[in-house]
Amino acid sequence: MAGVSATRLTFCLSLLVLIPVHSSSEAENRSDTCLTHTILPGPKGDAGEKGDTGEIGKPGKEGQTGRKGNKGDIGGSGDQGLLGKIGPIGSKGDKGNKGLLGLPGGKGKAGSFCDCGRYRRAVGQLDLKVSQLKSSLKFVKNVIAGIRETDEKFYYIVKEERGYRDALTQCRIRGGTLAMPKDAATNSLLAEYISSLGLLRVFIGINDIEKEKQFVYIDGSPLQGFSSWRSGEPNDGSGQEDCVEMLSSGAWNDVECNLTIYFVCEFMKIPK
Ligand SMILES: [Ca+2]
Ligand SMILES: [Ca+2]
Repeated sequence: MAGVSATRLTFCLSLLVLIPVHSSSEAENRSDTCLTHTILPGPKGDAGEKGDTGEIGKPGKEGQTGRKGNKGDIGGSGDQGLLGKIGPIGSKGDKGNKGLLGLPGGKGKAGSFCDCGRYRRAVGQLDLKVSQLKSSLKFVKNVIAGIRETDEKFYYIVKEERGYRDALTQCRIRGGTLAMPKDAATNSLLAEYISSLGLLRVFIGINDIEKEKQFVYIDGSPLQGFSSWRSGEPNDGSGQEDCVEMLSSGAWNDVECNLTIYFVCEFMKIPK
């Protein structure tokens, strides 16, 4: 021991006990019972026997994160999952084919007395009549009544012999006026209308009553780049021909206004 290399030891005779003395004053105080000698350390002894295996050391510090390992093998199949939620209602399916004809029903019981068959027949006949009326409406309109129409107007020949002014009044009573053909298509329509009824002439809404040789429509508008005068007309033949008729050919002719003949009215269609 390095700390004992020059140690003073005090031998206490009475007790024969080695007591270490830490200072000289303390050693002198004990000189009555103990002897003090200075001793030197002996030579180094032989190596001792090998000690027992030590206790397990403390765990070392945590090392650095290792490198990422290789991808592992595919795992085994998992257990079957739980039943999923019910999905939304699907769209309606297509109509199926018609089924087979069913078996005939049993014979019914005898009915009470009722002349129902007669009414059923009457209803059936009425349905038929309605259908016939509908189908014949167009016929009535176009053939019997003789109405003609364009996109904007209806035309109707009134089979009443009237003078020009009276004819105009009759058209106005019906909600229209004397017809005013202002283009070739309308003129042709009226010509066909006249001839289809087997007529020769009708009054139309043109005159030069206000000013001789200056023909205007009944609404006061002048002829607008279209006319259909027969050759040699208007001639004011009698000196009093101030009104106009249309012949079945579609040609116009000025005639006396007091002539009484059929006439053609026009009616505006109600805007859709
Ligand atoms: Ca005239
Ligand atoms: Ca004439």
